[in-house]
Amino acid sequence: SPQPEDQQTPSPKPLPPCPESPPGLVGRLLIEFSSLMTMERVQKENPNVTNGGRYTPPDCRARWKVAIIIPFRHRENHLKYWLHYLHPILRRQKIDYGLYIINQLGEETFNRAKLLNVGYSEALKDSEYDCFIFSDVDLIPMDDRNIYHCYDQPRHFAIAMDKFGFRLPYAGYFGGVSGLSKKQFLKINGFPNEYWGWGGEDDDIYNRITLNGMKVSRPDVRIGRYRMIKHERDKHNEPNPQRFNKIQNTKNTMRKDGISSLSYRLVHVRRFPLYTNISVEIGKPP
Ligand code: UDH
Ligand code: NGS
Repeated sequence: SPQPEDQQTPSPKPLPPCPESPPGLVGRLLIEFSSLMTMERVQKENPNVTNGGRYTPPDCRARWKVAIIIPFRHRENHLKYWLHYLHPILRRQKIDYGLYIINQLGEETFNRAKLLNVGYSEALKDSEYDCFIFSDVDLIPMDDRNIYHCYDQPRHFAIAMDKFGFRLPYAGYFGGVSGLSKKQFLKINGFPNEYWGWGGEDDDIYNRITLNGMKVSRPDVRIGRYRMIKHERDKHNEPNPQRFNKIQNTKNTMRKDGISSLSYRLVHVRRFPLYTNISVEIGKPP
């Protein structure tokens, strides 16, 4: 029979795997951006997110360890809404995650894909992530059945955005919110570093995926719905006139331009209650 000591220190029960469709999901959500949002309010709503924006389901073992990466500059107001809506959704989805805001310092031309590569590298310094979700700061899912983890093939989440009439704008669209396992990401040598300014980098990523023998996985169109927070065009992110030429050349550029050639200067890492801010200098167009 068990000794008294054994009864005082029972070994913790191993957690069951998290369910495919967590029972706490609610389905379609009401998303709006007219109410005033403050960081204090969002922090109060999410007391169980731990410092730096980390969360682990308390009652089950998640299949993926997910780093969520947001490219960022001067979008503080959008970030508050993103945190307000997404932390509770991710919690209901039973995702084991960390949230990384990758902030481009200075006022040189914005470079979304390079920031995403930085996010991949920096998140891996923190923890052994095996899944990476890349989200614009202004995109909020309208249905919590659109589950933020990785899949057998690279995943495109934002397939039915309000601004496109809740449809894909074209078959090869891979913008907005996407997710790749570590293995899928490395297979395509990460993302291009050489798209400065707006446009084309998501099409280049799509090309990398198909050129490497993978295909994009997507949710049902009734579930992959998104609202985008309306805003004016950002400064220093003008449409890149080279983008049409560049996306014709992915096959020739992807082996040399990618995670293998990434270089940047890390300036600071700051842990906030609901996210980790990684501020970097990534240079400027040649
Ligand atoms: N981003 C920033 N700061 C910037 C530029 C981009 O944080 O200055 C990030 C942010 O996460 C954004 C993402 O990069 O969601 C993609 O930015 P984008 O400018 O490529 O895409 P978006 O669709 O805007 O947000 C396109 C111009 C819309 C002009 C509409 C005028 N009515
Ligand atoms: C394509 C862009 C993509 C962009 C998509 C949607 O034309 O980068 O439009 O743009 N590709 C090129 O320019 C080569 S949107 O309507 O969101 O402004 O994501």
